[in-house]
Amino acid sequence: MLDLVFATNNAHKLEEVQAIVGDRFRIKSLDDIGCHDDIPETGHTFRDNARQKTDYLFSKYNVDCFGDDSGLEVDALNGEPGVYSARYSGSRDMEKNIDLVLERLARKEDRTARFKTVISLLLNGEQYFFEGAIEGRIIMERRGEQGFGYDPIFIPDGYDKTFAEMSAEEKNKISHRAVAVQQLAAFLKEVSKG
Ligand code: ITT
Repeated sequence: MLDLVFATNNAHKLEEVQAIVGDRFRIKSLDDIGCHDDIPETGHTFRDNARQKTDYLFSKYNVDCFGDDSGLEVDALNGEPGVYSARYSGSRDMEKNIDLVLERLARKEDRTARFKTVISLLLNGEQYFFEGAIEGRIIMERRGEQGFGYDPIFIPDGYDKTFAEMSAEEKNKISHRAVAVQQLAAFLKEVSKG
């Protein structure tokens, strides 16, 4: 079975992706390869940042790997927090990050938003990208305890529950990450046939 290192320090992402791919390929964590670095993320797009994560691992460890960069884009905030989602308030404190989004949206009518993710895959030194997005809206206050990040304030279109009110299984069927990871898995299946 194919081994791929997932270039993430976010344990929630690792759990989600492992649940989505099942046993179709084996995911190794950064810990598994002894990488404890703070991988640089200095790009201005999800794609640049995703690529930076895998370039870093490939140049230092020479491993097949993938990484995602993702975030929340809020229309009334001109696409913010976007690539700054993890540190929107200036720190990784998600309470503060969510508060800031709610505060900046307080007097706005339009609450439409989407989660986006771009996965970069480096396989045998070749670069591939996979993308996923899910449209929805930001509610007035937090609801739910599941998931991570901005999940408690995001309701996907066609639902009346936030991502944080969904089971992992439910979120993993429809999320931005699920869409991108399904494409990654389908691609790897094709590649492993040849
Ligand atoms: P790595 O870079 O180590 O993978 P990270 O948490 O820094 O982990 P990102 O740079 O991709 O990840 O930042 C994405 C941020 O966007 C993340 O910290 C969350 O706050 C938010 N986010 C991403 N996916 C999300 C999801 O499925 N649900 C809720 N929030 C999400």
